[in-house]
Amino acid sequence: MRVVLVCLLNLLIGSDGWTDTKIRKFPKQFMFGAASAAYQVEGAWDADGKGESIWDRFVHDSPEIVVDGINGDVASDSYHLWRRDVEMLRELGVDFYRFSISWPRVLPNGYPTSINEAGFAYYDSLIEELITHGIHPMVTLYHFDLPQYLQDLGGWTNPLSSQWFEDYARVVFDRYADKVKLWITVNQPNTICIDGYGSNAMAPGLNLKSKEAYECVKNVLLGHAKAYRLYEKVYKKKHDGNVGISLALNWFDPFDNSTINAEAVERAREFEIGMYMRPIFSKTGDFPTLVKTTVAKKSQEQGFTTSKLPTLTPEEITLIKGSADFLGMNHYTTFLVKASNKQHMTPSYAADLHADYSQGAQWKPAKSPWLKSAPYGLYKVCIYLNKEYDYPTMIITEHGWSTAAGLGDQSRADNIRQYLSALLLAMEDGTEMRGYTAWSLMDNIEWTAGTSERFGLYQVDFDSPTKERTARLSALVYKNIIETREVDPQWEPSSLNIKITSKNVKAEL
Ligand code: PNW
Repeated sequence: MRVVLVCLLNLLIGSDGWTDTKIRKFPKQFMFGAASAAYQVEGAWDADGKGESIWDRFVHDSPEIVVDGINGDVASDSYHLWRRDVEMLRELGVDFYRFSISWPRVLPNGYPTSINEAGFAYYDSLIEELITHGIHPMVTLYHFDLPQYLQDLGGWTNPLSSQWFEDYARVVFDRYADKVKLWITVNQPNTICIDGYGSNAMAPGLNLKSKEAYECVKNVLLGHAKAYRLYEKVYKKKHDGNVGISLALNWFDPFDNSTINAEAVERAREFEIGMYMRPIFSKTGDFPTLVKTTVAKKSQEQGFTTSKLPTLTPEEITLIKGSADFLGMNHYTTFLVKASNKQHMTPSYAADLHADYSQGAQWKPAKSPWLKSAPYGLYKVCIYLNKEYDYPTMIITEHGWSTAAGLGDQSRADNIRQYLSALLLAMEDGTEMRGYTAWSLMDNIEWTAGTSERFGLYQVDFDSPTKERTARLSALVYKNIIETREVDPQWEPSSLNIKITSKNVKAEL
């Protein structure tokens, strides 16, 4: 009798206890893509008239900062291997390729007064090759590599920086508006500003603890908005493209249900998400009230006469508010938040935020120390954004997983499947998600982690002069998801051979 009951139960709920057997499909118009960024893949750091970027300067001045000593000087050599890169995208069967343009490659000193035709020729070829093969280019204008010339003028802390960015954007829009219909202005302002100016984790690595990181946030948001308004005014009617911004949108849950940690998670959400979301995507615009009051209070305690957080004028609020056709979501992981027990002696972003992060002890770890798998967090951040920001139109512009070198990346294949399953549930519950981008198409320079953390669907052999690329297991799993438009946790490829298969459905943008 017991055996029969157990069998019956297994039949009903499956032996793993999973009751939900509904097959969910990605809608026909849903787009799949893969991503990279200029500094991380291109190499050719000083070729053909390219100007120096803040990342070139950062790693050349302090080589010890890169874990394994492999920097972006050569990287994955995509500057020369773009034909093979597009071939890989065709093997995967993606609808679009997200890549970034290196500002100093096309405008060596940052200004449109000197345009480097040879640098543009590289992007001309790449874009042409993509379009020939029916793959939409999704261009990021800024992915962390500011021209060093502009950094010497203060970089993103200079109030003129938003104008520099608009001027750069105009040159690129003029050149590619007829071919590129998907644009990302900037990638992860929090990384640019908090990690680049407020710490030494990312270039320019200035570790400034006064107002600079917040000034940077304001200028990056203004630069984004000016580029958006420019496109809206000059190009939109004729070319009908869409312009968005990519924000780091990880999920933050309270460590436990104490009141003090409920307050801490609220701070984390407003400092890490709201600081960038509210100005652009809320009805009122401006920085979040909680961030304004918290930073003002801390600033006073620390002896500043005014808040470290700059104010946005009514004109600036209006300029920034609504300046996106879609929200680019970069989602990797979830953090559990506690009120900090640290005594922050010097003023800093961390002191203002006053929260400590940890992650679930049971969550599977990736190679990167900050990255653990918690697919439920993707579901929760979607539902949170829907509630706080009234169902924004979104594209996941990055999601990924790091491993050591090796082709048998079962953990990445599982991670993609689990997160895409969570995404399907979020979409079923109303999330307006239009696409998904795997980070990354291939192994690349993971900033100061060098090549010690591999994010690629394709492995890159950094020791070989030809930087040979080979599909990993995850590439085949992703290809199968794109082909079938569903996630089958059981599916396994018969070999690691990957071939170009022609698709019959092409996404309409
Ligand atoms: C992104 N986190 O950065 C960047 O846009 C990419 O250039 C980078 O290679 C990729 O993700 C992997 O790191 C992130 O702590 C850095 O949650 C840190 C986090 C998330 C994204």
